[in-house]
Amino acid sequence: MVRPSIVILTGAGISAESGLSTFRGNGGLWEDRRVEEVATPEAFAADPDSVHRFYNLRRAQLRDVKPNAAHHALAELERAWKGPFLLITQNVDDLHDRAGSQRLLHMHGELRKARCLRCGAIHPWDGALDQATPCPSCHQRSSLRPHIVWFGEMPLDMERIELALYLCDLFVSIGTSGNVYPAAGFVQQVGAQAHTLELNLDASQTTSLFHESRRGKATDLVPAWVQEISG
Ligand code: BV8
Repeated sequence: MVRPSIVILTGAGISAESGLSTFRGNGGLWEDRRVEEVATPEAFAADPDSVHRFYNLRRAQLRDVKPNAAHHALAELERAWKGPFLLITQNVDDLHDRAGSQRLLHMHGELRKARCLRCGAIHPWDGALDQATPCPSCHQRSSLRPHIVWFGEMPLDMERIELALYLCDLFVSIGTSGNVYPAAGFVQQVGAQAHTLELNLDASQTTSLFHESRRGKATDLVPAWVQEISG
């Protein structure tokens, strides 16, 4: 028997109970500026140190948080699932990675990586990033940026994502408000065979597009759903 194919999308809500604030929870503000204005190539070009500071703070915060029961439940499901499985996250934190998820795509990039604008090299990066730090590969200064997809930039691995969405039998969206595209449009890109399920604390912008939507905290809903589907 061929096991159904599962595609899961997560957003900031799955990391909320680990202590990482969501985007729109605190009004989506940082230093009284809208995140959408800080997380852009224009903001980085205009004031790179300010944008580096935004990401240095969030990268440092990763040392104080750990995966929660929802992250662990998804990693367990991946290990046990016999069919095709893909976890797509909008999150730039490393909590899914630390929970053990393998078939994982960070479509908006990763806090713990830096990219060189000159040579394109992508480096693991745990400390602070600034304009003075030379690229470890080409040694160019003022060429490193966070390996993050900013607003107005193309998310990563979109072709692989779109194929997985088209082929999947089950699409589950967890902890996202459905504000940010193209991720918010994924529920409309699945094939006719797919069942769609939303697990979220509040109604999202796209709740009405799902066959089924459950309200609650990720650490309650996700382990219960994994238990249900693994049976
Ligand atoms: C692109 C990295 C095209 C940065 C991020 C109109 C005007 C202007 C622009 C646009 C527009 N329409 C579409 C766009 C494009 C834009 C966009 O969607 N803007 C929005 C604001 C309208 N999108 C883009 O720019 C994207 N690129 O379109 O490119 C293109 C085409 C050709 C060529 C080039 C380009 C790129 C978007 C990526 C931006 N980068 N992240 C960083 O992290 O600093 S997005 C950012 O928002 C994060 O990744 C975050 O994950 C993501 C989405 O937010 P959510 O995850 O949903 O978080 P949120 O706080 O909103 O919601 C949390 C939810 O969790 C809530 O619903 C809450 O109820 C729930 N929750 C809370 N606690 C819990 C919980 N659920 C369960 N349990 C809990 N305990």
